[in-house]
Amino acid sequence: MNISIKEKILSTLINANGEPVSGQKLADELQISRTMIWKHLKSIEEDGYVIEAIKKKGYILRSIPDLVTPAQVIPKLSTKYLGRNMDYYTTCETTQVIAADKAREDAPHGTVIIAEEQTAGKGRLERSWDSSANKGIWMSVIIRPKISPEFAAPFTLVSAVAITQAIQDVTNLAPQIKWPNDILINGKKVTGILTELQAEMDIVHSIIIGIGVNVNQELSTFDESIQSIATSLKIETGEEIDRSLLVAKILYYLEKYGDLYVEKGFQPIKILWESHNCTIGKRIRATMLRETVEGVALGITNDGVLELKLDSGEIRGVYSADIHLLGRN
Ligand code: BT5
Repeated sequence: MNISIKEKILSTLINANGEPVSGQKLADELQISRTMIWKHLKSIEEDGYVIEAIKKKGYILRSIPDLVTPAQVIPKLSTKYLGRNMDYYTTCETTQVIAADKAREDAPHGTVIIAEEQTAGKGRLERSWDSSANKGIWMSVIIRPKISPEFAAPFTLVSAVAITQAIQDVTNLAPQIKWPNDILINGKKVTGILTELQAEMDIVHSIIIGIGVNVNQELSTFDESIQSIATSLKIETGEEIDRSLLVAKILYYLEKYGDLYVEKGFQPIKILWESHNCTIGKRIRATMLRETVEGVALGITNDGVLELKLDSGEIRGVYSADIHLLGRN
């Protein structure tokens, strides 16, 4: 597990639930001096935590800033492996490229790269992803399932189901999945997923699932260009949402459904996906790399491919596209 001494001190303070933690006990447990403990506590305070020192008793954590540090996320995790190795950045260009590098360097199955802010967040096809500081969940998850590359693409749909369920648990909202990688609330995008693959012809080395969730933004936080199409959980609920809890829930469902998919195939996920989707039965326009087609979305296959009935009556399998919902059929 990749936890620094500072994070261990912080976890101890958080887990003490408002009870004082003795400085001497911390020093003994971590086998460092009282002075070093004090220096780490100062550094924790600089991150926005409020710590009160009580004579002869110890340190009490009085308030916690809303951050997605390992110290805040890991105590809330109920996973076996997802997020147990976590790399945290206050700011970075994109977690996706860091994750790709770490995946090539043998980062363990389940490693999570998470940042408070991305300065060059990526969407699909080199589009940009608006990732303002301390307001969203910007993370890339490295998994190494033992599958061949043709089974990798449905992980986008597996992730969409996991995130939808996690948002539902934490907020009581009922988000809808727009095939393949968008999650919408009241027709506006709250989440985007970017799935990338490192593989040889026969075997997957790693799948990197990039997850962007708009959590505590106001409308004005978004770049003007996306204000009419984007939303956040705070805009939809009127309440600040605990981001670290939502991270932990997403990782819980992603591990559960990812394992289910690898063991049992797409069928059980498909049922869950269908119950949350807002694409099937709608008339849609699908923009692919080489052509744009319109038709009625009939359903998804057992491989996660979207089946579209064109006006000519032809049924077309769509593997990857941007979907515009036209709303009638
Ligand atoms: C996506 O692409 O939806 C994938 C987004 C993945 C973001 C995560 S964050 C963690 C990880 N690190 C990264 O750098 N990326 C991943 P796409 O389907 O191509 O949608 C991109 C389009 O969504 C843009 O062209 C905008 O129109 C819109 N958009 C950009 N930022 C948005 C936001 N924060 N909320 C809603 N819509 C946004």
